[in-house]
Amino acid sequence: MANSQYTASDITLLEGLEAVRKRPGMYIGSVSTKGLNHLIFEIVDNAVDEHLAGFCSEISVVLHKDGSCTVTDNGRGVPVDLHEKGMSAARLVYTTLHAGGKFDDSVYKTSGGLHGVGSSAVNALSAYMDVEIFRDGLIHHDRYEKGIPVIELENGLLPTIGKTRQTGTKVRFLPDDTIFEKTWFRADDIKSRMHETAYLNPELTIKFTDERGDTPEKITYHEPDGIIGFIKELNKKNEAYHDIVYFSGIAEGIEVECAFQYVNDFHENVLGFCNNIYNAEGGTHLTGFKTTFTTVINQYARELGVLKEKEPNFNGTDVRNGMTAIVSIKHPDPRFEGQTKTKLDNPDATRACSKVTGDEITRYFDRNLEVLKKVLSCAERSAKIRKAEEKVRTTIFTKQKYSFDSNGKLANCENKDPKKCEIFIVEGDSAGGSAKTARNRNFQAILPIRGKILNVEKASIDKILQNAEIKTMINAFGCGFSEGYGNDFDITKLRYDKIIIMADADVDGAHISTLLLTLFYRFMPELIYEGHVYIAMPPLYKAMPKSGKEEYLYDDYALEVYRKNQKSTFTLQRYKGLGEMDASQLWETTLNPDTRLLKQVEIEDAMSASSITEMLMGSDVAPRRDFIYENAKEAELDI
Ligand code: 28F
Repeated sequence: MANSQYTASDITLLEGLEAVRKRPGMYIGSVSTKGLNHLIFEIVDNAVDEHLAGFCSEISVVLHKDGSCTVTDNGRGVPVDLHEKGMSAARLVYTTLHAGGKFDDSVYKTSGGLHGVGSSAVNALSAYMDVEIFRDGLIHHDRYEKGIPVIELENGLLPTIGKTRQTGTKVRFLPDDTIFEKTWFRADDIKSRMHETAYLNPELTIKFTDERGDTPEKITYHEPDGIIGFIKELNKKNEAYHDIVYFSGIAEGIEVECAFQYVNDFHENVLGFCNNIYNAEGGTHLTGFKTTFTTVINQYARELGVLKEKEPNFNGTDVRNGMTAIVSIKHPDPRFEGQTKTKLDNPDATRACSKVTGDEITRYFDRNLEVLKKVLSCAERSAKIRKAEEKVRTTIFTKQKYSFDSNGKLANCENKDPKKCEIFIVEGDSAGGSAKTARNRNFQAILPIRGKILNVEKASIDKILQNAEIKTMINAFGCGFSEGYGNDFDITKLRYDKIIIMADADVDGAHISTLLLTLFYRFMPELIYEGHVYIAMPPLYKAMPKSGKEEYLYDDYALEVYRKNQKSTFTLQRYKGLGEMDASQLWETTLNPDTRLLKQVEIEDAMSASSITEMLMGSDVAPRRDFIYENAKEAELDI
């Protein structure tokens, strides 16, 4: 602290910072790259709030070579006048720990998936945070190190360092490398989030600059078409059946806007946003939209004779097959639940979305019979295929249910408590063999699969279900699967707490991992949402020094560090495949929960998830390989 004696508010400040720095995961989710990126999103969210309040039209985000980030907006500038606590309001904004760091609720607080912890938490987790506020013709300056103010206030006010005609707020911060394992921002995630934010705020311009390469990368995100542009982007690779439909309205004090378009792709892609934040696990707004949309379509189907009197209704999945939709709401006090706190839980959002959807799509379809007919024909075709699938599925599964155990491929574990068990999907019979020997058979099951399973991105469901490997896997997990035509998935029946993909760190291994990820993402996405899917990270090297014990190195970064710190000479063994390790090494390095490394598979956000799947299963291999190696490098401890 700047002055020697501590006042009561200093103590509160120090205790608050201590809380954040001791348990950063509580405030930003994790200290992985995802948590690191969240620091930027939190600061940007505050600038977006200023846009939502109607005072900011442009936000700039710069990634600097030294690893710091600067976010600037042209809003009003954080207030600097004396607050009743006898110090500048701005100092309070950056040091007071509570949701959002905003005292008034006049502006929608964008509560990110982690409830908008505000700039103060970012401040506490930064080696330094430098703030410049352009307001009242002056540049007001404040600076913090690990959240501690290092500037003397003058009569409670911030010092001014210059004159200006602009208004706005500029924050530069450097993540604290004693908190974050890796402090290198992942530009792609920042860019996709900025692009998403631009779509959701058509009047906003976001300028992104990455200065870390040899030449700076500059991108301007400005999407005046808003979510209509977003739908266009999501559907750019498919053939559309009609023009994009857009509607909006207000109900129960909640602003609702929505756009949708049907394409020739057997996928449902309905994305929910609340206060500009993507809700990966959906929530009540989507429930309201989906149920009402299905009800209205069934009404029209009966009116137009598409459904005969005694025929059952279309179900939600029939109606939404081929639909890409965005439901974006602004809610004054959002509540979230679910594993990653991204599932909207407000019941009023269900009513509001239901009301606006019901009114607006009736108004639209009454005036656009052609589009309505297209939507009805999509629903009709889906229902037909669903019924055909049900026939196929029951035959396959009935037969399969009894023949599964004769399959014998699965070396199951003895323990039957799913919370304690884990299953390794191991590429190749040789590795599968040594894994069966190496494992702890009490709680570790091994399911060896051959190198290449079916490319599930394009294959139809009945083809997929005839693939022995996939059938065995689905049966082993025990929770079924959900494809367009019927949600037979039930996560409560999952037999394992962890599903660990164990493949070689080569292109084939990467290929099998992407195929499995796509299978899970398409047919059992909840496995990923609920955090059950992991990628085993076997060591890449074993270093054997002349003197001292051998050491396993898990990536090139670890090898670099080892080279720097190793005094004596050492020989290095590069592992090409799991099969090269004997059972005890495999146990020690990859199976033993106390010593192994696992990468937990997360769905970052709708765009990257679907484009990742698309990119993974697209025609050119290069981006697929880069993606896997890039993600493999982000290995996290098995927390
Ligand atoms: C680089 C990140 O954080 N921009 C912000 C404002 C503007 C106001 C504000 C922020 C009042 C006291 C709660 C100004 N004038 N960009 C940002 N711009 N916070 S954060 O007010 C904070 C509330 O604390 C602002 C009048 N009302 C609000």
